[in-house]
Amino acid sequence: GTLGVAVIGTGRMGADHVRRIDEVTNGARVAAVVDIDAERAKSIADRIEGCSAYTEPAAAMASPDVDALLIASPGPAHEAAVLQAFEHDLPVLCEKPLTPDAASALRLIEAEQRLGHRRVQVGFMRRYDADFTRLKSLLDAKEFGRALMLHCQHRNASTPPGFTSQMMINDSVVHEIDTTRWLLDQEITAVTVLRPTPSTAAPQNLSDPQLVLFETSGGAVVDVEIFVNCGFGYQVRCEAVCETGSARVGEESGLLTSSAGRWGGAVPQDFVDRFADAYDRQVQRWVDATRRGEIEGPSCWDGYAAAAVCEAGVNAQAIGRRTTAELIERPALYR
Ligand code: ISE
Repeated sequence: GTLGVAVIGTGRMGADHVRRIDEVTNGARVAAVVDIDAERAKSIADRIEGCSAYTEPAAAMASPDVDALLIASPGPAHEAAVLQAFEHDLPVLCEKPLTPDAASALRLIEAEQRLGHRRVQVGFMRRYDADFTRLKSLLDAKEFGRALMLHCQHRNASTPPGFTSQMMINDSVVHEIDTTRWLLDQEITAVTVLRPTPSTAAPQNLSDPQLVLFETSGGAVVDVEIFVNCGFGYQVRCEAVCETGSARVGEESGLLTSSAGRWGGAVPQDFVDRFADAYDRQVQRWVDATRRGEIEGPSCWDGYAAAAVCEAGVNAQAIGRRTTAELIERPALYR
């Protein structure tokens, strides 16, 4: 039957997922919304037939209408919600980051192993983006030989209040960490962070932009420009330089106009817009797999590996030196 989904957290991403499940996704409905802000939860629930509002994730999980969870609360709230989901043995799509540090991600890996089967997909949506998927196929097929380097750019128009340098790693570069691990099928073994003189447009105390370097287990090198107050829009690009060719994604490819002696196009303003198709596909695939009783996509292991590399990245950023990333051995459940 139709999958009853509880959406936990109704901020920017959560509200967008509620709209998506309500209007776009097949085979699922929003059965519940949860937010610490009761008013906000209720105003969203009131717009959807048969949708209940709660302030506690546990209350939604106890409802017989709820078959699965989409967790879109802030990162620090994920661990408790996922552990509760395991108690109810409910399938989860958890927004990135899985958790904000390696120790908490490790606790989830251990709890999922005790459960004995995978229950969590982590919301690394770029794996569902049409262009990134093509790049992945090209690299898997070794069309241009082995990948030697990735050059990545990740730009946001601006940051919300309270956005910190550490969040540039934990919330933003975490995407390139997952993209690198996924595209290259390798682990990241060391991180270095360089910080140019900040842009005058950067909020106080935010060292923006930064250049983040990864070294990988297969000897590849990856550079990431992270610039979260570039002012002009949202850009995510990645070029893979291989032995006999290169391949790039994220170039502006939409509508190009020529007029008044100039040519150009539009830059999307944020991720909800730029990755709309990827989010749609990610949620649809999660719903389809869940209804078949399966779980696929990035796992708690991927969430843990990303968290461990983030931790190394935040350290490298603080001390201004190369920092190695250590992972536990990959448990059988995630092989
Ligand atoms: C945000 O949380 C995201 O996930 C976006 O994709 C990223 O571009 C942004 O920098 C993050 O804050």
